[in-house]
Amino acid sequence: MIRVGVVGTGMIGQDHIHRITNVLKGAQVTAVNDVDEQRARQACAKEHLDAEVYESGIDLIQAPDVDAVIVTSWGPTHEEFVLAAIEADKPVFCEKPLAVTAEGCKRIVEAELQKEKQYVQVGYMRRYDKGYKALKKLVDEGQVGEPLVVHCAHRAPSAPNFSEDMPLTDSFPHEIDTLRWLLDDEFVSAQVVLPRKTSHSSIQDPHIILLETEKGTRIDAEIFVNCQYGYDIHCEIIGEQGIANLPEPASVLMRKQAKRTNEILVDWKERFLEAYDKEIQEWIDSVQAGKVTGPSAWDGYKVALTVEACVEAKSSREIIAVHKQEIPSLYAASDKLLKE
Ligand code: NAD
Ligand code: ISE
Repeated sequence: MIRVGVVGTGMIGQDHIHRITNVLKGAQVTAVNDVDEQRARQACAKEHLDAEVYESGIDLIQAPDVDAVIVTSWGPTHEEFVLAAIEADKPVFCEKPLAVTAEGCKRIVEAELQKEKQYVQVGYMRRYDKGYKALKKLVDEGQVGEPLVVHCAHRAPSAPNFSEDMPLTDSFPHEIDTLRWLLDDEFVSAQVVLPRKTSHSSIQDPHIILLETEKGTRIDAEIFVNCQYGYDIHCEIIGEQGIANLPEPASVLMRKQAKRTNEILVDWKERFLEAYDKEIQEWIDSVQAGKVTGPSAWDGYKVALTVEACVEAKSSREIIAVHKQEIPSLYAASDKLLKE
């Protein structure tokens, strides 16, 4: 049994504690920490967990009876906790973002390179969604031919606590990671187009992001975090031979009062429920096997570089180059394995 310590027992920390305790196999949460100690205690009580509540995340990470760490605290704290886990030679699952700046992600990459070992998995759960996996399989098999254009939409009903750039820094990273993985390609430039603003928010919303890849594929992504009507994710790949769409979540088609209707989900937790379970189960299995898999620190770094290009593109209204970086051999090897 892997003894897991969780740093940050807010919304998604509690979700991961719940799935480890009640749904998944091979691990138990034995230690928790939150700056709000009361919240950490409540998170344990909710799951009837007899875990130790630590006063500091660093003490939890260094504790000899913690085998592996989950970081689900506030984004700006991730870098410190992930670096401490690497220093303590412990596998670490870090919710997105890996760090809030590309520089911070690079420091984590450098820490792994120094140890010549990967410790980090980043919480890009869409790679575990069965719809996205089916789409990737089809693209990898060449069934629609080479991808030429991709249309994406990421819509959420409301995001009352979002500050101005959070649609780019908090929501869009999921598309950035998924598209690199789906297309097996890297971004070279980003442009952000600002449409008319919704009256349902004080921030700019929606955004349209245009990305170009090394192979020349063009992507347009609409990020609309106050769309009102539901949580709705789309991805359509236009290839040389055909078009492939991300499947819609299963929902009953109802005919009633002269209308045909399908329910639309309203919550990301529900939309990606199975994907989160698979993601954390595979992390537990990889910890047991002694080899971390899944989205790596390198992937987290590449996402951060693209996010920074998007934020600059938004403020400058220019097309901004995404910094090109050679993949270090430590990551190239595991990247190849993941694709096989
Ligand atoms: P939240 O605000 O509900 O929880 C964050 C918790 O971290 C809070 O309880 C807070 O007290 C705690 N915290 C802050 N600083 C801390 C510190 N120094 N040490 C210990 N605890 C600290 O937020 P959330 O929605 O649970 O998000 C947490 C992270 O997960 C964010 O980075 C977010 O982007 C990510 N997230 C990912 C997904 C996904 O789909 N993969 C979904 C939601 C959130
Ligand atoms: C949130 O932080 C997430 O990570 C969700 O998965 C995402 O869909 C949502 O838009 C983000 O705000």
